[in-house]
Order: sequence, then structure tokens, then C-alpha cells
Amino acid sequence: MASCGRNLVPISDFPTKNDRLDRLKQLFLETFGGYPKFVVRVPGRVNLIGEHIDYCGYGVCPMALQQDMLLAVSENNTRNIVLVNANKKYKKQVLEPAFSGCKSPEWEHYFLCGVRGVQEALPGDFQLKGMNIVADGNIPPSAGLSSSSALVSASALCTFYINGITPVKEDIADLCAKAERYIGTQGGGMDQAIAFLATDGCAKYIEFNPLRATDIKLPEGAVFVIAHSLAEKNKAASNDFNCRVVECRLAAQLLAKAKEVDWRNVKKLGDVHNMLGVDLVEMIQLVKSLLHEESYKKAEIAEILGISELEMEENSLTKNTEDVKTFKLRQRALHVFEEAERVRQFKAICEKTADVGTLRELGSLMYQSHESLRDLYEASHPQLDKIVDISRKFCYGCRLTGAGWGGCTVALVAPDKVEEYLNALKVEFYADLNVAALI
Ligand code: ADP
Ligand code: NG1
Ligand code: MG
Repeated sequence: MASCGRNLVPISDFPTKNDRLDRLKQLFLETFGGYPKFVVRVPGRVNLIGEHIDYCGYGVCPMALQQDMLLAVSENNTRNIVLVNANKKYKKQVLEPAFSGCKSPEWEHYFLCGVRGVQEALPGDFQLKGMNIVADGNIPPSAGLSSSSALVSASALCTFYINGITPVKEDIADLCAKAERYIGTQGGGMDQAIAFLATDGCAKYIEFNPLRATDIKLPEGAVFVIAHSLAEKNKAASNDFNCRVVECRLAAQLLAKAKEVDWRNVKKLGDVHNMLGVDLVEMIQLVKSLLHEESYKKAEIAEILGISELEMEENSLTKNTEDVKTFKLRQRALHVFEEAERVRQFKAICEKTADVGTLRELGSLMYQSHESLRDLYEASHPQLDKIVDISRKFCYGCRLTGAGWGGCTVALVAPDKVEEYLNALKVEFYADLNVAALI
């Protein structure tokens, strides 16, 4: 469970941060025969609202979690990286720092993404030092709480430090957003931004290009409960994520073409929006009038844009979406513009003086967000939908958080309803699955 503000509730059977640090240092000593030079810590995050819109250029509302990735680090006198994990499911690796992508994503590849990001930011002849590392992460993996970006970001941070460089937070966040794309997914930068720009006691409104983070002060009595659907989704292991990125890009290009602005300069829905200079409500109307309901075939899109399918692949698709035959453009674009509008409203509600209706209004936006992710964006999972259904009796709002297709929900709950809600989840959800796992 995570509540907003300073009173984050510790997970009862979880070791305190100091116990973990001690164990980490001990493991480092046993593995490498000495203590680490330093430990870096990067948190996971929960996104309150604004899902699948960061890569379209729109602002999002995440906050950092207690759960984190710790890396204990010292330099070694080789050029290699020796990577050990406290969790034995992640095997020891001895790596050269170069990384040019991977077929199937393994944990060390996320680490190498961070190293590559740093290498690219430094002069070409800069020789990175070799490192000994012990990693210990407690963010549930593949659950939409950003375990991947915590690892990439921690890797970049320790690579900078060991080489004597202290990066500016905004710069390293930007660098890590780009670097994580080497894993194969074209994410938008929310996770790496909150990893570095989070502050204690508030959620953030994160905007992109240029990267900015402003405090979102949530109304009193806002408790957020995160529940794991126990369906995992490894984003880089399938093309689902990139399919959505590409569908949004193609929708943006068709809208630009229809409105006779330069579609070749359009990569994101936010680009065409900026070019047209209208508000989100008008963009929603444009989608409804210009994009059809049925899936678009590749040939149809190429014909509308006046290019060959090959050119379309080069210009708009990713390696792992080249073979996709049909694209849902209207549904994806509608989700993005409507979700961006929901974020605008969420932020505006938080900025006005809170009254009894405030939490209900915020919660209603969260339910709408989930329905849109389920129906228009097709990024939900039956187990996520089931949690959201159970939540309706107890919570102001509930939605999937992170990329989806599994992972976690985040619910907004009144403090005096939390216990009842947790019990309902145990009985109506986890008992059914024969487990009792609440985070
Ligand atoms: P998430 O929603 O958590 O970001 P992703 O599918 O993007 O999920 O990334 C999950 C991957 O991140 C895992 O498959 C693993 O390779 C890596 N990862 C997550 N946690 C750890 C950890 N504690 N140690 C090593 N690698 C981790
Ligand atoms: P998760 O589920 O944490 O891997 C992904 C993207 C975000 C954002 C969300 C959906 C990466 C590293 N993260 O998060 O940028 O697009 O999905 O809102 O690609
Ligand atoms: Mg991830």
C-alpha cells in the first residue's frame, strides 16, 4: 500500500531500508572481498493518471514509491562490469560495457542500456571504468511500477558517479528515457523522470520537451492503494507496447495529412496537436470526424499518405511492428486525447480548494481512465478488470497503472474504507487465485 504524503505506510513483513542496506553491503563483501564505494537508490513509481500518453507528448501524474532498486558499487581494475543480484533468479554476469540491443531482454540488458546512455553523453574516447555491482530491487517486476526504469536509471547514475561525474537531474532523466529505448520499447520518459525528480510528500505533474516536474498537492484524505493483479507483463518481450506507439504515430500522421499540415514532421499525436494549435476537445472532435472505426490496413494508410508500404515501415514503424497488418487508429487516438484531457482536469481539481466532492471527482476520472484503457486502448487484463470491479464498492476511483496488460491497479480510497477494501480484495480476488499477496 502507498499513501500519498510523508506517511507512507511500511509494508509490514518487509525489512526496513537499513536492514536491506546492511544485507546488501554484506553480500557485496562476500562477493567481492571488500565494501562498496557507494550505493545508489532509485524508486519505482505509481502513475495516478495519464496512461500511454507520455510518448505522445502529454503530461502525466506519477509519484515515487518506497520500493526501489539499490545498487552497491565499487570500481574494479578491468574495463568490465561484474553484475550480481541479491535475487538468485537473476544470474551473475560479467559484461563488456558495449551494448547494441538484444533479441530477448534479460536483466543485464537493462543495466547495459544505462551504461550506453552515459557512454553516448561523454566524449567518444572516454574510457568508462570497470565496476563491481550487487543489485537488490524490491519493485515487483513486470507489474507497471517501473522496475525496469529503476534499474536503467540506477545503472546510469552509478556509471556517472564511478567516473567522477555528478549529472543534473533533468539531464540524466532525459538520457535514461532515451537509453531505455535500446531495450526495444519506445517509452515516453515518465518513469525515468519521476525516478530522478520525485520529492517527498507529493505526486508530480511531469511535462516533456523540455522536461519539467511540478508538485501536485493531493487533497487531504487521499489514500492510494496499489494491488497486484498477479498477471505479469514483460513489456520488452512482445510488440504490444510498440504497436500502441506506432498506432498513435500513424493516427497523428493521418490527421496531419487530412488537415494539410506537414505529416512527415509528425511523430506523435502531440506534434499534430501543436501544429493545429487547437484545444484537446477539438482534437477529439477531429479524431471522430476524420478517422474510421474499422482497423486500417497497411496498404490503406500508405495510400492515404501517398507513400509505399516500405517507406511507411521506414518512416513510422519499429523493427518489431513491421509485420503488423492492421492498426486501430481512431480508438488509440481517442484514448490519448481524452486521457490528456482527464489529466488536465485531474490537475485542475487538485489545484482548487478541496471540498467533499473533490475526491469523488478525482476518482471518477480514474475510473474513466481505466475504461478507456480497457476498451479503446485494449491494454487491460481480466484480472485488472476484476480488481477495478471490486473497487467500485469501496473506492472513489481505481484504474490500471503503468503500461498494463497485467500488473497493478491504483485505487483512491477514503482512509476509513481502506481496511474494508483490503479485506474485499483478499476474499473476492486473492482467495480466488489461492494467494494472499497485497502490496
Ligand atoms: P515494469 O513494469 O516493472 O517496468 P518491465 O517489463 O518494463 O516491467 O521490466 C521488467 C524487467 O526489468 C524484468 O524482466 C527484469 O529484466 C528487470 N528487472 C526488474 N526488477 C529487477 C530486479 N530486482 N533485478 C534485476 N532485474 C530486474
Ligand atoms: P511500465 O509499465 O512501467 O514499463 C511504460 C512506459 C512509460 C509509459 C507507461 C504507460 C517505459 C520505460 N515505460 O511503463 O513511459 O508509457 O508504460 O503510461 O517504456
Ligand atoms: Mg518498464
